[in-house]
Formats: sequence, structure tokens, C-alpha cells
Amino acid sequence: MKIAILTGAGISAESGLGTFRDKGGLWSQYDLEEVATPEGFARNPALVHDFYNARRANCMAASPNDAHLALAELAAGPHEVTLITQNVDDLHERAGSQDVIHMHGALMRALCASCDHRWDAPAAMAPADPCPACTAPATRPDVVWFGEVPYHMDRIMTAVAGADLFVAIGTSAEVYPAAGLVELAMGETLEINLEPSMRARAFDRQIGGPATETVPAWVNTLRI
Ligand code: BV8
Repeated sequence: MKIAILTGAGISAESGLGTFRDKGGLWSQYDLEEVATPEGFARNPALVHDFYNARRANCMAASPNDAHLALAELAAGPHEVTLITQNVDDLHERAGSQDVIHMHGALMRALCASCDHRWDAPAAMAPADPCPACTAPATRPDVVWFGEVPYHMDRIMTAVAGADLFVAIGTSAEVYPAAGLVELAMGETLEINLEPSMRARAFDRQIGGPATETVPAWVNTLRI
């Protein structure tokens, strides 16, 4: 069976990485406009680097949880799994998932805003860092900010439209185009979330509860 999976911050919540819109989430601590838009970066690159340096440190100190591990196990089995994530952490990879599609970029990658060169990000980045390729002091985290075009959209839309089953896990379905992917699904759709998301009614089925319990249990139902 072809399965397309979209994950959001909720799958990493039990690894200790903050979500965005839950109580005490990142968007209640930081102004999204200041730290997750190109305009905010242009205004105050040091603040944006501090924001992502702190998240990069949290991510390096965190471990994948049973939900990440269950999805890696699923993909190693007989089903054809496409794993798409809105998350910029690398917990799916550290759980053993291969070929993870990061539609909002990756915390562990750096981008030169001047020459488009990409490389593995250092633990901490700063505005004056020279690009390793063109030496311009124009380095930024390789993440997709609001108003920027998400990565790999063609591949993502093809995978979702062609899947027998589309599953959204741990996302509030508030951010587009990720939240609109369920409309492209031609097969069965399932939402696995702590509580019903904004788009819960667009799914055929919902499973409620913490991902470390619900995702391994769901993966077990797919064993052949
Ligand atoms: C785009 C960056 C065009 C990296 C992120 C005006 C101007 C410009 C654009 C817009 C506009 N108005 C609307 C838009 C579109 C905009 C948008 O959607 N805005 C929203 C706020 C309305 N989107 C964009 O700008 C996108 N680009 O539209 O370009 C385009 C489009 C298509 C094709 C071509 C061109 C770019 C969006 C990307 C922005 N960057 N991140 C970073 O800092 O991380 S978005 C950010 O939100 C993260 O990536 C995050 O993943 C994403 C979504 O959040 P969630 O993952 O869902 O997390 P959240 O906290 O919201 O929810 C957590 C859920 O988990 C909850 O439901 C909770 O119940 C659940 N949960 C919690 N604990 C658990 C759990 N579930 C299970 N177990 C648990 N234990």
C-alpha cells in the first residue's frame, strides 16, 4: 500500500521540542513576524539567529520518541511510505527514517542568501559568518519562513495524490500549503493528533491521543 505521511510539531512534542500553537508554544514566546519571516531577518538577523541557535541546541539535546521510531519501522516494511514533514528538526532521521521530505527546510542546514550555497549548519550561527562558498556575510538557517515557497512541493503533491492512504500526524493544520494537502488525497485519509485539528472534518478518520501511544498502535495495525 502507498502511504503518504505529513508530520508537524506535535510528533516531536514528547521529545521535549516545543510546538508552535499549544499553550506556552513558540509563537507565544516569540513574535512570528520577527523570527520566521524574511522581513524579520532583514530587520534583525542577530535575533533570528539566536532563535534558531536555541532551537538547534534543543534539538541536539533531544532524542527521537516512539512515534518517530514507529514511522521509521513502517517505512522499512512492505508498504511504500513517503514521509513529509513540516518540522525542521532531524528527529525523523535520527530515528532511522530515510529520504525525509522537509517542506519547511531543516534546522541543521545553512543557506547563503547571496549565492544559494547550502551546507551543514554549525551549532551556532551569527550574522557576520562568511558563506563558505562566496564569503558574503549573508548566512541564514535553511528554513522556509512565512511568505517563502515551501520546498519539494511537486514531489509532495504527487505523493499525496497518488497515495492509497494519507495520514497527518501532530499538526494543527493552520499553516498552508501543508494544511491543504488533505484536499489532494484521492485515497483514505487519517488524522492522528492530540486533539482534532482545524481540518479534522476533512479526514475520513481521526485517532486522538499522544503520538508516542497512537502512532506505534496505528503502525501495528498495518503489519502484514
Ligand atoms: C507560502 C519555519 C506561497 C521553520 C514555518 C499572507 C502572506 C504570505 C503568506 C500567507 C499569508 N496568509 C497565509 C499565508 C500562507 C502562510 C500561512 O499558512 N500562514 C498561516 C499562519 C495562516 N504560509 C506560508 O507563508 C507558506 N508559504 O504560502 O508560499 C506558496 C504556497 C504554495 C505553493 C507555492 C507558493 C510558508 C509556510 C512555512 C512557514 N514556516 N516554519 C520553523 O521555524 O520551524 S511554519 C511552522 O508551522 C512550522 O513549520 C510548523 O511545522 C508549522 C505548522 O505548525 P504545526 O507543525 O502544525 O505545529 P502547531 O504547534 O501549530 O500544532 C501542533 C499540533 O500537534 C497541535 O494540533 C497539537 O494538538 C498537536 N500535538 C501537541 N502535542 C502532541 C500533539 N499531537 C500528538 N501528540 C502530542 N504529544
